[in-house]
Amino acid sequence: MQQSFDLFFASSNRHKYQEAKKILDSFGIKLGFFKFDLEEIQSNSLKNIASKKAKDAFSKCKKPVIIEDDGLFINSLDGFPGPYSSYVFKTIGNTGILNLLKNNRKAKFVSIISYCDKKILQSFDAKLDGTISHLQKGKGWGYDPIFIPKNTRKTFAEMNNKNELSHRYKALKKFSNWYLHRQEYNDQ
Ligand code: ITT
Repeated sequence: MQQSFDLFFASSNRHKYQEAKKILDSFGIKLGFFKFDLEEIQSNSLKNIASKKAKDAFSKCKKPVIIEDDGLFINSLDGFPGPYSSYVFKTIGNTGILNLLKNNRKAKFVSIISYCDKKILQSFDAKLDGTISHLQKGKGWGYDPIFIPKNTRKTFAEMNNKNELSHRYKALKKFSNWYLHRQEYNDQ
């Protein structure tokens, strides 16, 4: 039986989709997966990258779509890897990041969710402060084994409630609030 979806999540990264699907399910929105290698422009602004990705995704998917652009910003590295997080993970990885850090381990995860359909392009952002651990802990994808959210002691990879507090959760909550009430917003 074919499932019907409210909108699609365009990404090359299945982990991001799986988390987004769970989160949006909890807000009553059914999210399909449009697996796609989105072209990423070189820019210091996650928002510019996200808007471009969303337009690109809609032109391919032809259905209401969201994309997500994330970045891990490390204070002592002046915000590196930031917009280059995907490339840096694939190259130096978590071991490389840990080798670069000394005492100041403050960092933040940023998520931008961009929605695009025939008429609308709208973005929602959120951040989550935290620190980078001294060692990799737990089994998780991406930077999960090294990111410890503020006011917790565990890395994302060690938690069982990541989807209730992550940067992704916060941005998708803002998005859902708008998406579920967009007719009212449009009428204002
Ligand atoms: P897209 O096809 O959707 O662009 P991507 O993997 O390239 O997938 P991003 O550029 O948005 O995604 O994300 C940059 C990287 O940040 C990503 O590849 C992961 O390594 C990492 N990342 C993002 N969110 C994460 C999370 O919740 N936990 C761990 N790592 C995360």
